[in-house]
Amino acid sequence: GWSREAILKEVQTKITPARYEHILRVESCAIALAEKYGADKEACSLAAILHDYAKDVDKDTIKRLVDNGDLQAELLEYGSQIWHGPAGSYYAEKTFGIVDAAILSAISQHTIGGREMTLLSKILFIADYVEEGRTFPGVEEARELAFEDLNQAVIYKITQTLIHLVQKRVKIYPETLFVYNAWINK
Ligand code: DGI
Ligand code: FE
Ligand code: FE
Ligand code: FE
Repeated sequence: GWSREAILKEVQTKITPARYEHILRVESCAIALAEKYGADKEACSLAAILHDYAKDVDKDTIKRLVDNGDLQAELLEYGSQIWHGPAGSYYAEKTFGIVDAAILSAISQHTIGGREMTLLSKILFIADYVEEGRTFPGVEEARELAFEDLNQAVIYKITQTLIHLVQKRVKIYPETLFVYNAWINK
């Protein structure tokens, strides 16, 4: 299999230097959350260093994956912000040989969350949101929540992100709304 160092070397060729620094901060945060909540630290590390691997994949490449039946066609209507999670999960399996379903679904769900999420998926979702480089208004509250109550942190990210998207008047991916509905009643 691939070592952490070999994965990082390959990831570095596909993403910008700023994003590379981001994935390392997500990894640190995910490991801290794994210690707090008793998750598998190695799995958190792998999911974190691969989560944005497909961030800069172009639309033609995504179209080919859709044509091959590896990704849903609906993703094409929403741009890389939405497809890089599912595409990242695809490459985690195909390129890096990861078969752990929890790691693959955590990568796939990291942008919009999921109606059902494993502990690993919640940790990656929140580590991506509160890593030390994030500076948006409300990040301090999100960081505190992350280490107090992981489920409340998930609800906080889902609601704040949706508010932010509506304020920017961007299209909401339908699954984003299903995820919101599932969590708001939990
Ligand atoms: O990849 P990162 O920048 O580290 O973080 P991310 O994968 O969480 O963020 C990707 C962006 O996707 C974020 O700015 C919010 C945006 N996003 C989340 N849900 C939706 C969305 N964008 C649209 N258009 N629709 C959504 O439903
Ligand atoms: Fe991302
Ligand atoms: Fe990220
Ligand atoms: Fe801080």
